[in-house]
Amino acid sequence: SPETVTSVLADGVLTLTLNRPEKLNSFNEAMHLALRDGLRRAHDDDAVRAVLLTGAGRGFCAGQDLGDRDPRKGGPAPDLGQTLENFYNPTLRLIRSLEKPVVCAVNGVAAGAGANIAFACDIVLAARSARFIQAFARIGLVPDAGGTWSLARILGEPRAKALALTAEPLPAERAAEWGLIWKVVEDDALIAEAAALAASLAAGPTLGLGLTKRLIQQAATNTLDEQLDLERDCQQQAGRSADYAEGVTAFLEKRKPEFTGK
Ligand code: T3D
Repeated sequence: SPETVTSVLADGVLTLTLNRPEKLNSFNEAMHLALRDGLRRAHDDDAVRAVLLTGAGRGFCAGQDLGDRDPRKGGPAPDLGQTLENFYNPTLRLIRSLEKPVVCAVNGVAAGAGANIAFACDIVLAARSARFIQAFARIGLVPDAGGTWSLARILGEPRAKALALTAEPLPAERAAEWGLIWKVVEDDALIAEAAALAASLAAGPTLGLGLTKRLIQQAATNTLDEQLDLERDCQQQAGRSADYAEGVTAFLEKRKPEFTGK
């Protein structure tokens, strides 16, 4: 069977492309495992200095493949707690805990868990024609893949509840206005712009960027005192990196730095 996630490493960027376009890249078990393998590689392989996540075809990701949940096929109701525990939650944790930038290029519709996986990424660009749908309410489920967390945190309760309770599509432009994503790009320019961004991040001071990601994520739950302590510790670590020495040297020599990620 064809690869459900294609994985290409070039110039420090690991590009992971969800690849079940005929099903709008909805998740079956194979795609879950393939995405997880890609994200694990991003954790383990020093040659990976940024990740670009996108989808093949006209959609980004339509969430769970509902063909695999057909009640008409009989048998007991599926244990969706187990599927979250075994599949969606590990993926979310791998994205958030990766101390390297994750760029997401939302090339088309992002529904259900597909929308919420996008919102978990570090810098999200969306095609102008893309839309985000908390589709769960249409089928009797609750938002998952971190959606209740990111929507409530980023938007506050009024907008989070309206999106989740109505499952109304949110156009890319409004998602950007509301701060759910970084920016909207014209459809035909999306992949090139996202790839250029990922490449420039991959050429950056990876250790410092990873610590920066950790700091900003921790800020949501830390007190100011805890956060000041964490900034001190992370800056101590960054200050010992080869990239910091290179960055300062390059500044003083009036040239561009050549970071190695260490
Ligand atoms: O189960 C668990 O493990 C719990 C975890 C749940 C996480 C979740 O994500 S639950 C939410 C599941 N997703 C949805 O409910 C979204 C379902 N899809 C849609 O509502 C629509 O497809 C879209 C709004 C995303 C896009 O609409 P449109 O009109 O652009 O495309 P379409 O014609 O509906 O879809 C194109 C094809 O993809 C179509 O197949 P066909 O008829 O051409 O053979 C459609 O059936 C298929 N497709 C789209 N989404 C899914 C899907 N097939 C299976 N599962 C899907 N989620």
